Amino acid sequence: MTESNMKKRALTGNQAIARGFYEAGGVVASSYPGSPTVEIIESSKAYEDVYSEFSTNEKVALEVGLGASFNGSRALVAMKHVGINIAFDPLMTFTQTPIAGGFLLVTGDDPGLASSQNEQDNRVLGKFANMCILDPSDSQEAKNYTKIALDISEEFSIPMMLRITSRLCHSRSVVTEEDRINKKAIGMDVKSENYCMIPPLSRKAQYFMKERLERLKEYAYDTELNILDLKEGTDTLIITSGLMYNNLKELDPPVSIWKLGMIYPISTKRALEISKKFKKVIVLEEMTPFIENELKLMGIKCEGQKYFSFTGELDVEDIEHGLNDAGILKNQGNDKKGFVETVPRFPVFCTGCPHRPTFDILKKSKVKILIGDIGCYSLAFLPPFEKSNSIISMGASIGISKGLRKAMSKNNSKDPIVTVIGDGTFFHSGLPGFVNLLHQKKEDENITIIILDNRTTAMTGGQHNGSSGLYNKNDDMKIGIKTLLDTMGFDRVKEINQYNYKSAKKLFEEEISHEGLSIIVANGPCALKYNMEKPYFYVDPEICISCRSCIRTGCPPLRMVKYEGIEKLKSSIDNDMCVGCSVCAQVCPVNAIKQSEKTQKEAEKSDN
Ligand SMILES: Cc1ncc(C[n+]2csc(CCOP(=O)(O)OP(=O)(O)O)c2C)c(N)n1
Ligand code: SF4
Ligand code: SF4
Ligand code: SF4
Repeated sequence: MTESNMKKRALTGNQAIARGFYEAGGVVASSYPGSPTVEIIESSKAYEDVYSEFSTNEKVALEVGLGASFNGSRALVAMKHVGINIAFDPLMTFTQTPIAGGFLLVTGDDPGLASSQNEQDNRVLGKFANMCILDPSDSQEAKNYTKIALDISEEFSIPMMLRITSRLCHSRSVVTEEDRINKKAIGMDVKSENYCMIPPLSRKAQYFMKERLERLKEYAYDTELNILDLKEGTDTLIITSGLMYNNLKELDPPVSIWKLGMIYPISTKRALEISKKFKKVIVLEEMTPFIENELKLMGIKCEGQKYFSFTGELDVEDIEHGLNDAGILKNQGNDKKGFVETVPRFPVFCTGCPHRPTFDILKKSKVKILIGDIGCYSLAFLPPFEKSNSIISMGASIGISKGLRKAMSKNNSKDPIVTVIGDGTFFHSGLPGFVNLLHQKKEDENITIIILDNRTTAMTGGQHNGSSGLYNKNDDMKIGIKTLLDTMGFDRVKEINQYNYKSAKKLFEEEISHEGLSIIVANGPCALKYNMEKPYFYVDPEICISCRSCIRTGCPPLRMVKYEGIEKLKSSIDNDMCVGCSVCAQVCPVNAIKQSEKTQKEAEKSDN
């Protein structure tokens, strides 16, 4: 490598992984959007030699990667931690097969649940799936480990897991870029039975996996991925990995450190050799005591979880506290430094969001049971709407509604159930639930499903999905949800633009009171993704009766203000923010909210 083809850049962990895959001669990168790994595929788009896609869901993304690997081409599949649950079925079988093209599964774990419905530790799943797991501590390592992982995958015929956490995904550090290596794919070996996992081949595969793990343990003995940092005059060893290593280094404690880059499998021989030199062994890791338990299984006396929280991120101060409790640091870190108190604020729908009219109508309706799902519309659980009784996992709302309905019917309850699901979630994993609804359907079982078809997967940043092409001409996915459901045999599917508040309200009421299954496709597009910009609205304070009906929609430009010469507070709209969706005007009982003739931008232009 010459200096001229090496370039230093500050990259996020996600960008570094995309870069590493490119440099490693990677060919197919697939994913399903979800924080914190979205940016890996978005960054991969910059590399023409790499085919990249956001697939319909994580299982499909994984299968796309498997196909590429079967061809002998290098494949990367990235997903948020819960995505692995969706992809686990093909993964658990693929992991029994030999590998042709290097295969890397990137899991973005989310300690602290910054943007997730749970806090699962996928190191546990990686071990369960018989994978080898690497844990980088900064962007340079994220890039290097991506490349090394693909090499190990091919050498040991094993699917690899790169386990990263939200903070590493999104924080930047300097990375040295190198050239791409070119790897020629051998093509799919059609004579081989390797990928036909039925007995007796799958039985044989159990021995193959066991032997593979043994060989990897030998590799782990002296791999350069694990670094022993010895300090003179200490009888304490801290074993750690990933981001925790850098946090620990900031404290510079009087201990030796064994930093693991390869966290599974760990060489028993090496771990015993190292740990026996120390009186005290402490394991520093976020979430579950994964490494700690591995060491305990080897018979190594160590402690870890008892000093650090089992949940959330561990920052430098948290580690300082833990090491204080362990007697390693003296009288430090009793208080969280630099802690600034902030006013808690709930997240709300964006200005002009198409979900707002739907939930305003539902809040005012008599519906008692609302089964929610995962997407921007999950925010309806929070003020001002507080209208959701269940949010479990993507697509779960449909099966839950059916089970709930059947159970309520056995209890002779006829209370209507309303269910909401977004278009992204519909295509991701909602569809099988819809097929199941057609089975043993009874005419008097009232469920109203509202599909919030905003033509994008909005919550994760507006990626495309099956129906995006209906609104965006450049997209090749143009599946009409209503046509699909009609064709499947649903006999009561209606469509509405929910920005037409009065018509939507009437339709919702009709369908909710209908005894039986009805489906409404509410097709207002996402205001943020599709850049809604219509002439803004304003309030005539002389007409406003201060009823706050508009304010209760929670649209950010609306507030109550004091107008000169008027005693009572009246509503007002910040016209810099208003995108002209008209919902507030439609809920005003006295027509006090009017539309201007121009958008704010046009108004500013003509003023100049
Ligand atoms: C299994 C899984 N994969 C990915 C995610 C990340 N995620 C959260 S919401 C969401 C998109 C929902 O899209 P949609 O249903 O269309 O609702 P919108 O956000 O557009 O309102 C995704 C992909 C997740 N929570 N679970
Ligand atoms: S991103 Fe789109 S769907 Fe999500 S809250 Fe904003 S406008 Fe609504
Ligand atoms: S018209 Fe009203 S509800 Fe719509 S964006 Fe403007 S302020 Fe918000
Ligand atoms: S809904 Fe109409 S009357 Fe009520 S506060 Fe808003 S502008 Fe005033």
